[in-house]
Amino acid sequence: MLLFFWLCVGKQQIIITILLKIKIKPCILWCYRNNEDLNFVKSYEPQNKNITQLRILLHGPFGAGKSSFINSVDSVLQGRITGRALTDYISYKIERGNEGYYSFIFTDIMGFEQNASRGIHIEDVKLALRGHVAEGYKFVPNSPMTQDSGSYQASPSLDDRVHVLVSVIPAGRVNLLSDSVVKKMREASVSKGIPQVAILTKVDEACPTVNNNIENIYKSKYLKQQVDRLSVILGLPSNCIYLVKNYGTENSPNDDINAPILSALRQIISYGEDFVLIEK
Ligand SMILES: Nc1nc2c(ncn2[C@@H]2O[C@H](COP(=O)(O)OP(=O)(O)OP(=O)(O)O)[C@@H](O)[C@H]2O)c(=O)[nH]1
Ligand SMILES: [Mg+2]
Repeated sequence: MLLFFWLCVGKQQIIITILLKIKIKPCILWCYRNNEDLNFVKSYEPQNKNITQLRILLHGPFGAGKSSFINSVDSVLQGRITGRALTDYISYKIERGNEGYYSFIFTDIMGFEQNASRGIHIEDVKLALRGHVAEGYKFVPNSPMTQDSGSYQASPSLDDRVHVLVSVIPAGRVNLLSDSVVKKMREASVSKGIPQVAILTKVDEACPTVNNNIENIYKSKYLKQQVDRLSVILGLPSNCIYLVKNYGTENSPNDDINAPILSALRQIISYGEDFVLIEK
């Protein structure tokens, strides 16, 4: 009752601090944070009227969990496990019940690989970030798109451009990123001042205690080390790196898995919104 009263009168920060101090079960906090994050995400509309939606580009190594993250966001927002095959350079919208779609879209590209014959070319990523790549284009490893390509958009609008770049990396593979992949990731991130966020996926596979109980996600020393390590490698502040377990074999969404996904999504949207506010 007391908790409800305080939440109603808007003393959120104070109540969170008190709950943390008395070591209240994380699931109660998460449930509360989930609602806040969910409301933020659900009500998001870009303030810059030159864009209809925020464009989020995910990239990362093969099998890193990019498509699973998009499906996980879909599952959280639909309230049921969803799954779609995600391929090519196509934007994925998320349905907002009967009211159309949410105001953010995801695009998913193949990752940088040490072996240039497999991964996407850095120039293709730069073109995609600037909005030059048309929907449906199939990237060719080691052969960047040219201006002669039918899929090259010569004059992209702000709507076509990418507003947030998300690097998706499995938590257990941070130490395995090669120098050449890191170099390309850093090069992509400085492109046109686009904000960058990283998501460390597969936290359940990387850490047995988290596998036993997802509530341990922020207590795991190993995962904290991976965040710090990636922060140094990418030159990205550690508060821009999020730990996530994607939905896989679960039958229905639950608060413990939703919380890190929503928290990451909220920040991704906030960084993107900050960026589009100052862009013309
Ligand atoms: N245990 C676990 N498995 C995951 C997680 N995220 C993704 N996976 C699994 O990892 C595999 C690859 O995931 P995808 O989402 O297809 O990865 P991707 O980055 O889209 O892969 P490509 O499109 O091939 O580059 C799938 O079998 C997923 O079920 C996670 O957080 N935990
Ligand atoms: Mg994929």
